[in-house]
This record gives sequence, structure tokens and C-alpha cells, in this order.
Amino acid sequence: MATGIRFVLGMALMSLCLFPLLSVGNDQPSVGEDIKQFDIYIEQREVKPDLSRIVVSQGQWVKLVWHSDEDVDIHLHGYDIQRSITANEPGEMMFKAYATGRFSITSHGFGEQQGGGKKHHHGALFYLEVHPN
Ligand SMILES: [Cu+2]
Repeated sequence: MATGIRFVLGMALMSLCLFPLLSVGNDQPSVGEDIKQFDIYIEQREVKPDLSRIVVSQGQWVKLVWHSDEDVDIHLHGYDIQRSITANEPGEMMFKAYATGRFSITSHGFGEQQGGGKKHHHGALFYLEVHPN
């Protein structure tokens, strides 16, 4: 009985260990890998309903789907991912949460993107928290 359980645990641990090796250099999830999706709505330059943070576990695939009533560039700091979101068109940002920590997600210039000097909105829209397993 006990050895049976130990065997199952061993297999589970082994697959956990092998998975990162298999997915190195892959920016797409493998078939069957779980993706956590969050839909984020921006209205009048604010996230609605109010959102302070998104919490995921390390190694989790995350898909942020942005809905904005205005053109905006979104920047996930730390992971340094940027996406230009078009007004009223869902925009996706997908990544694997490989690094733990707290990362701010900011907007770079709502609409007024002429002249090269994009405005960096200093207040974060919200934070991504990646907790260790
Ligand atoms: Cu930024």
C-alpha cells in the first residue's frame, strides 16, 4: 500500500521535474498544459472593476486578455512584455510565469502616442504576483 503511494508520488514529482526541461525555449504551452486566463477591462483609463493584483503560481501559463475603450500600450514590467491594444478589440498577452515576485503592469500613453515621446503612466494599473510553488 505504502509503496504504491510512494510510486505514484515519485511519478508525479518526476513529471514535474521533467516538464521545465521539455518546455525550455518554448513560448507556447504544450498540449494539455493549463492556461489561466484573466479578462481585464479598461474604461476611461481605469481598470473596471477595480483590480489590485493577479496572483498565480510559478510555472503557470497566464493569458491576459485586454479590453479597452481606448488605444493603449500595456507594459508588464520584469517580464518586459509590451502589447499595443486597440480600442474595442481584445488583445492577448500570454507568457509563462517563470520568475517569482511582484511585477507592475502599467499603461504607456493612452491615445496620445504622437511625437515619439510616449507618456509613461507611473501608477501601475495593477500588479502581477507570482508565488513560488
Ligand atoms: Cu512601463
